Amino acid sequence: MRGSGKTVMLSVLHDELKNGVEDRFDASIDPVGGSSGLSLVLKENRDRMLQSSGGLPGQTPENSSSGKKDPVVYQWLYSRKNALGRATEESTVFSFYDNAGEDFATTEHAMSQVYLGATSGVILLLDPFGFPANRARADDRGAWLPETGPESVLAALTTVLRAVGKVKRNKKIKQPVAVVISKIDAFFDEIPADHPLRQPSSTRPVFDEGESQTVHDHVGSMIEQWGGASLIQKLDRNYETYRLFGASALGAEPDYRAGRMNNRGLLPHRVAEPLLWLMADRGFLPKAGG
Ligand SMILES: Nc1nc2c(ncn2[C@@H]2O[C@H](COP(=O)(O)OP(=O)(O)OP(=O)(O)O)[C@@H](O)[C@H]2O)c(=O)[nH]1
Ligand SMILES: [Mg+2]
Repeated sequence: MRGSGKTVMLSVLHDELKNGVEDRFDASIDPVGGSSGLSLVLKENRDRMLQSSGGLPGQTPENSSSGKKDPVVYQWLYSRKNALGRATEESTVFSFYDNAGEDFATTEHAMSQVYLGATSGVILLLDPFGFPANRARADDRGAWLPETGPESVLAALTTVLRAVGKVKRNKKIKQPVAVVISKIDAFFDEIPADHPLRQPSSTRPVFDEGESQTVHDHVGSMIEQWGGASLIQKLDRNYETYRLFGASALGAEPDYRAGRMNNRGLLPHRVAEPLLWLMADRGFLPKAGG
């Protein structure tokens, strides 16, 4: 989805992994191949955002017809106690593609995103300003108005996952999908201050399933109020497992027109949660509650 916040999100995620998640889960998480390719681009974005001018990244160019762009690949190393109580080193790998929004705008385009077939989980970032009820708010603040609504983006993803996974019409897609509403800072006024969605992520070394459900429920009702009930229906109909999240890479509203961050600085909010959910779902992280 054009402008949904993917590049900014991926740019800050690296620091979140290194400065919060590593300690929390006693893991080491590093890009495979070091700082090169997309990983380097993301680092440069982050450095630019941290400068006093606080410049935001520009639009990501659409995939060239010559093939897909390289993802950033992370390896997560952690130790786990085996049945004998001895610690063994284990690892898992995950990757992120920073595709341009247009790559997903239509099914035809999405079909060229062949890498989706190989995934064991997907994080889908949706722009809250794309819901019908939020268009006026976007206009007011000068935020970019997405041409493609969240439903169309989900429809394109669904078509691809069904096709590449050969999922029959009467069956649901098995891959878990984390559906993330980005830019949630712009809607903090619709969330009670003491709600977990307004609070920072937990620092406990477990994925809190109960808290995640509470966030899921609140985000679901916000989406319905924004005129997105059919998005939820689509998710229910097509996916065995999905979870709703709200996150903000910036943590405070930028000057949308000027492409400059808020002068409160970079305040990433709950950006690692979707990844942690996928990791916990695959049994790589312990769960609590729920
Ligand atoms: N309020 C708020 N706005 C954000 C946030 N992240 C991004 N934005 C706004 O959304 C714009 C687009 O963000 P990008 O990260 O470039 O979006 P993208 O999905 O990579 O866009 P394309 O590359 O064009 O597909 C930014 O320039 C900001 O105006 C956030 O956390 N909060
Ligand atoms: Mg981008």
